[in-house]
Amino acid sequence: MTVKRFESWLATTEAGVTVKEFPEGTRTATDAARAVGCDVGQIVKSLVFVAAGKPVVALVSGANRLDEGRLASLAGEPVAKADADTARVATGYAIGGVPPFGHATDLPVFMDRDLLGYEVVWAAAGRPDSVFEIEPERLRELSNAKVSDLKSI
Ligand code: 5CA
Repeated sequence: MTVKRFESWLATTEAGVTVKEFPEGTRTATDAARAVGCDVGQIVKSLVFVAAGKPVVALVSGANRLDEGRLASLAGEPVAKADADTARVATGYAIGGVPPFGHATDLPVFMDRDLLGYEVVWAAAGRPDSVFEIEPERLRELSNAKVSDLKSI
């Protein structure tokens, strides 16, 4: 069964976002960049972490590795990568398709400043074969994200 839950959620909002399906798959940032034909840095990784028992989301450019220490400073607690079940319960979506907003629960979102350097970026649309294009400033607004330096250098 094809579940288009994110698209159903979008239809209830004024986000004005259009989802594109790629049968070849967009499960990883590399897959997504290849499918879209964009720079891997333009792919938004929506990474779920747990900070003192509470899930948080980090939106990170596909060109960058998240610095967990920086995320911990922002969260004010030590962080660890969420396991697959935790990520699914917190966001409503399975890893590989976790969108940057429209989550099942209200999650704090942190956004990699480097994403603002692109005219447009692409993020997961709830499934491992679907993404959507968005201006990074609009992404920040819709995800209510706090912009920070998140990359490991
Ligand atoms: N659809 C693509 C591009 S938008 C995507 O969702 N990429 S992602 O980076 O946001 O999601 C994949 C990430 O999930 C991986 O980078 C990795 O950090 C995480 N991940 C993969 N497998 C697991 C797992 N078993 N447990 C926890 N996290 C995982």
